[in-house]
Amino acid sequence: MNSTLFDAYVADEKKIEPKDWMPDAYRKTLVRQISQHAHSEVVGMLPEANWISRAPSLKRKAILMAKVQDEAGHGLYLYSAAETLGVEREDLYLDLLEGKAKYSSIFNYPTQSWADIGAIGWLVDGAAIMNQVPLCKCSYGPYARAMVRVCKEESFHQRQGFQIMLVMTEGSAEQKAMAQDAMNRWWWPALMMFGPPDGDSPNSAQSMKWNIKRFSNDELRQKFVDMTVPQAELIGLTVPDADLKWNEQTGHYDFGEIDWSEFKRVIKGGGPCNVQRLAACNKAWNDGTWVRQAATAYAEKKSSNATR
Ligand code: BYC
Repeated sequence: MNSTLFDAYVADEKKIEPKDWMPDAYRKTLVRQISQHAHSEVVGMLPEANWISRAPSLKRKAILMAKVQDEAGHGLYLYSAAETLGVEREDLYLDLLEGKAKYSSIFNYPTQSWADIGAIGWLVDGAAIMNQVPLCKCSYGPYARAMVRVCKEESFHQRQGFQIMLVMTEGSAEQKAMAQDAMNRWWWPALMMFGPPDGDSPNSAQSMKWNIKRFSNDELRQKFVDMTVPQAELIGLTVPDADLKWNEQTGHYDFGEIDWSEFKRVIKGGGPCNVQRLAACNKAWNDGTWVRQAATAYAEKKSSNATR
């Protein structure tokens, strides 16, 4: 295979598998995207885990624990998918711990109230699904297959978040105000999850040509707005955007300008919780050293017993 044949092969909707020939740049962009995605799943556990001990009922606690555990599982499928490209999970993870690797901007915001757990499930997982369903058709087989299961689980997460918001908006005036406050704080960061506008997205054109990305950042952002605004109306929440309006001609919602300076600041490490998130990941890694050592020693013992 060469680059021309490869391009024709992926354009024909065929899947690339780990042992197939692939251009170095294709491998590199996949390692970049899949590892950033894995890191996002792992760091994404932190804002929600903050509320496990304070969930308002045993049922909510059990649901939240299951959701957070799902995110850990997504991280594992994704690190495994990245490893099929010839990289080591530990190297990828050390890049995260050292602050060299990116993860989704959204997880650098704090979870201030229980309603934030609803807003994360509804808006953040909702945005994640919008972005990830097309990835089930990505040209790289292991990533596409990992995404199928991830999306099934994300869809449960989205519904549980919406249900939290629904219950709160039907509750006391104070509970409704909490839901609105969470909506106000999470709406714009959720729109930023889709990445920079198409004109400022250096990776999009090539990734779309290779069928890694199937829709552009702006297309997915628009789909998310169109899907979510009617849901907000249904539960009586106001989208915090004075410029939001239905456009009869385009058949889409027009929406206001995103503060891209905030996005840039957050991905450069200057968001409200960046320092805290990396500190938590480093602490977990250091506290878990003995577990990794014990697991390695056990695996070595088992394999030496097997060869005797
Ligand atoms: N945050 O050229 P672009 C989840 C970076 S969901 C931070 O458009 P690309 C979860 C981008 O990496 C969240 N960085 O890039 C949900 C690039 O930097 P580098 C994770 C961002 O890759 C609920 C630069 O900006 N989802 O995990 O073509 C609970 C230029 O951007 C962001 C995924 O990762 C951002 N929001 O498109 C728990 C989905 N946006 O690498 C967990 C898979 C952009 O050149 N990833 N950047 O230094 C993708 O679909 C794509 O990578 C993106 C960006 C659409 C995110």
